[in-house]
Amino acid sequence: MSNIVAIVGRPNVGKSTFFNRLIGERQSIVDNISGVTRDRQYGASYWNGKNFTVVDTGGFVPHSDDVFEAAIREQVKIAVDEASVIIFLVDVTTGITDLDEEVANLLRRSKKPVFLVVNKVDNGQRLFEANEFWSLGFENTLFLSALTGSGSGEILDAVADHLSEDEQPKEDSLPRFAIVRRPNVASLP
Ligand SMILES: Nc1nc2c(ncn2[C@@H]2O[C@H](COP(=O)(O)OP(=O)(O)OP(=O)(O)O)[C@@H](O)[C@H]2O)c(=O)[nH]1
Ligand SMILES: [Mg+2]
Repeated sequence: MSNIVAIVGRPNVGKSTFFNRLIGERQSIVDNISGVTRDRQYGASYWNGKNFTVVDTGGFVPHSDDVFEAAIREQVKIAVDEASVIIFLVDVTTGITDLDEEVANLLRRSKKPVFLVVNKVDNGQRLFEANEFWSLGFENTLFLSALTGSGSGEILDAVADHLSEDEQPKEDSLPRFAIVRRPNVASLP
């Protein structure tokens, strides 16, 4: 019953920026767990009554195109195996790259819901340009500026539709605080 949302995509498309935004919504009660391997990050998030774990994938190996592509492929495979929903992030400023095509081919075979999210759509001109990504053939194609947060609500609404309800009421999972204040001794007569 665990809700896992994995963010995959080639380097520099903004995966970590979006990840930080997703877990930053509730930063005070976020519990970051170290990844199973060094190149994966896990964080907790919450939307529309649903708690979920967000996975930020890495896979960047400098100075070796082959190893680098293999590492991304590996990350995508792990994400497809363990995630309930996959967010495939791409970058409008570069357009569709060969590596995007390769990731797309891997994800098309997945039975899990995949959302193609075109990032860095910071303005109207980029929104216009972002339409080229429809050609990758993903029914669920959405637009985002991870920098400003524009589009993130729509993406979360769509993603949350594929997640299961909490088993426990939300209140039970929140930490309880008591605000205790010491009298200001110095100001007493
Ligand atoms: N203009 C713009 N820049 C963005 C946006 N999102 C991310 N960036 C920038 O893109 C660069 C890469 O962002 P990251 O979040 O590190 O990308 P990544 O996909 O995690 O990269 P790797 O960890 O190397 O795979 C940074 O300079 C970000 O500030 C956005 O919505 N708009
Ligand atoms: Mg990153």
